[in-house]
Amino acid sequence: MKMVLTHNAQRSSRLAIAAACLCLATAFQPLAAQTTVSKPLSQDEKMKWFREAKFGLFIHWGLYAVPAGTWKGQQIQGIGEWIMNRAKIPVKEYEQLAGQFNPVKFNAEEWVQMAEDAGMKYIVITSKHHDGFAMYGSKVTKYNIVDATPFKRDPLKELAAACAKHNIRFGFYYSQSQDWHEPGGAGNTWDFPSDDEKSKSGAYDKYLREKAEPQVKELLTGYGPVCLIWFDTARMMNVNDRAQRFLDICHTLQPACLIDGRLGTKGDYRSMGDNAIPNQVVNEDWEVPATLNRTWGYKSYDNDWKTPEDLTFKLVDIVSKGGNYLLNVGPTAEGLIPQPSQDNLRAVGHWLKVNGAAIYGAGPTPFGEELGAPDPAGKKDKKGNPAFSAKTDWRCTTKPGKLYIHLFKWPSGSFELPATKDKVTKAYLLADPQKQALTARQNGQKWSISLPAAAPDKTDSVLVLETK
Ligand code: FHN
Repeated sequence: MKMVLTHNAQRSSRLAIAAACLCLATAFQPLAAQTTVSKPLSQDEKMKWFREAKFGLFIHWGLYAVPAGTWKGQQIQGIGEWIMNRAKIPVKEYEQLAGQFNPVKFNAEEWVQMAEDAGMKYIVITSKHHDGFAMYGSKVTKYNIVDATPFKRDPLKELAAACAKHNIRFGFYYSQSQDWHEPGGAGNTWDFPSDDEKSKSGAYDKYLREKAEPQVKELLTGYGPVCLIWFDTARMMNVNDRAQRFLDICHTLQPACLIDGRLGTKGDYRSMGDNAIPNQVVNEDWEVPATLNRTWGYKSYDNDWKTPEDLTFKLVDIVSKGGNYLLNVGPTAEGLIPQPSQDNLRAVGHWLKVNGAAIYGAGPTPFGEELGAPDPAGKKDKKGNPAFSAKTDWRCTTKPGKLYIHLFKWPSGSFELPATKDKVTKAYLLADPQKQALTARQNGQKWSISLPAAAPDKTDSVLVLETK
């Protein structure tokens, strides 16, 4: 199976622009209405949905779901989608997985329904991961799910349609730099020369111009409004205009499409490290990509699932520091999202059904002392940074005129709010449909709110303080 290039960059760019105009004007009415604009969007307008959404579903799905962490009888260490690299599988052997990939149980409606049940507002799926295999019907290369597998369907088309139906935003992960399938792509040094040589010889730019850039154009023209493109591992992108070329493509074809923080040039928001939640409030737009177990792509024997309580805490913790949580599932080669992933996400959704007002569109805490503090003895963490000793009793998210106090540990008798210039005008529990007023006593700049004996939620009970 050889890569077949059918478009040259210029022609595809003209086609893409024409197609994009058509798509933006016609597809997916509710979202398109927000994407089709006559004047350029301001940065605040662009970021509006992202700031409101707070919680998204990441999906790592590709050929690596077939070996599912095991190659030639050996369990391969590390994250599942890296199996080709970790086991140094030659391109010719890895390509054979395409013939075995037939996810007949895939059902876009069920996946999107699960995201909706979990309270997630956007979906980002791997259109091409580092292994180079396109999970959509690409015309740029035959190495794609429609042309190279018995499945022959384009699951990303089906997901785009299901998302539009459910009013969930849809975005793509695209590995722009690493492509272990192509002689010029970064990362594969077991079949091909070093990345440095690829860059010097021009092979890397040839790969960018003849595969990565045209594929990004396809994604931005064939799937309706794309809420964001999630580029990843910006190796060698900061040379000449490489990253800028991707930026230009995105800005030209879908000006409203956000760019994550891993393209290699400034995107629309900051991407934190994998599973890396900052200790303190970060006053810019940001997102944490995170796993439910220890892998992104499916591994049959990774059962180290985070509990719903932990996931709920992490969601609240992130929102209270100003960020978004992009939480990953790794579907199987049959096309199923592992049941524990579904169950744990739905449990978070159950909590959000009652407490969503304290998450969607909410801003960070005005306090900070509840988050914890650097270790007083000056201890260092594994990376040599000052160790942080996190507190987990409560968190605070905010909206104009409202403080949402998330109580992970139910205090006995009353909650003591740290000093604030705000005046508390009303206090009640978010889970209480009657919004029955709780007594709030002022002592200088401090407030004490009387609580009932039992917590309304065993994970996180939200106390609402209306303020002036
Ligand atoms: O190498 C990838 C990895 O496979 C996965 O896609 C994560 C998700 O954030 N990003 C890279 C490592 O940071």
